[in-house]
Amino acid sequence: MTNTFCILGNPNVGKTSLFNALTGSYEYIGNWSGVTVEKKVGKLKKNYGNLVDLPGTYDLLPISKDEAVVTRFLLQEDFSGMINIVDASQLRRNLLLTIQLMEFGAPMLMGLNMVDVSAKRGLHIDIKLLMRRLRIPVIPVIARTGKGTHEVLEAFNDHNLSAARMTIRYDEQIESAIQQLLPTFSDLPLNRRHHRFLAVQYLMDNPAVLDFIGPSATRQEIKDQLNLPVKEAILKARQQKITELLDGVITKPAEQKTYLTETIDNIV
Ligand code: GDP
Ligand code: K
Ligand code: MG
Repeated sequence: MTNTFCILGNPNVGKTSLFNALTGSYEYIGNWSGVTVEKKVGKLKKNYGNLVDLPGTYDLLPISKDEAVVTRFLLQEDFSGMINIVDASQLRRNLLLTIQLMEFGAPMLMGLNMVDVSAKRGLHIDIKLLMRRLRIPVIPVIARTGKGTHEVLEAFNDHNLSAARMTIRYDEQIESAIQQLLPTFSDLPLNRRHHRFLAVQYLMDNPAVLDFIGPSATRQEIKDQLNLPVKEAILKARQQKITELLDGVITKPAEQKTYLTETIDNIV
């Protein structure tokens, strides 16, 4: 069987650049079903398998049909692992998607892209600390020039790439709802290790998850019993997690220098 990997990340973080650097030729080019986004599957160099380029999104909760492709892919396609490509100069914003992907619980590595940009801005990123916190491989990359792509390719070929483990503790009421929801997923064609992800995304009203699991009066009742703003509470817990994960990871240049850099960025 051919190993299939996928590239996920926010828009404009270098997914396509990395895809091009990692693949030699196309296996397939077409459209994702139901949307006009191009579906590209490339052959990884060294015959390491196939690579799927997915539409960029800031959140798994889709704001367009195009973005729903990402959750549908996670739930319905057979894949060996994923690379989450993030913009090193926008780490905090990028991690909102990262932690949701980690909650899914598939083999995963992070491509820390645009390290040339973050270096130019004087940001120092403690990659070892970030890796210890995330417990997945974090590989610095400059997708535009191909730097780090060899390491990514070899990481795909590492058969010990293990599933991401990330449990965010939500509000007590939400945790209790999750526990009640889990048994309602037992008949679905999806490994049990992804069921907590389903419960959280169901509580967020992710339409791709609703389509996948189908309607259920029991689940609706569990959701209706919650008397707190669910989405806000989940988002707050995620933001707190991101703050914990990044604590001490990024060192910014002195305030004045930051100010000057930002001013220059705004001018050019
Ligand atoms: P996608 O939207 O995630 O597929 O991102 P693209 O691969 O289309 O890249 C978006 C833009 O960022 C393009 O102009 C790329 O040339 C540029 N880019 C990609 N990777 C890097 C990088 O590592 N460093 C820099 N400076 N630019 C990059
Ligand atoms: K783009
Ligand atoms: Mg792209």
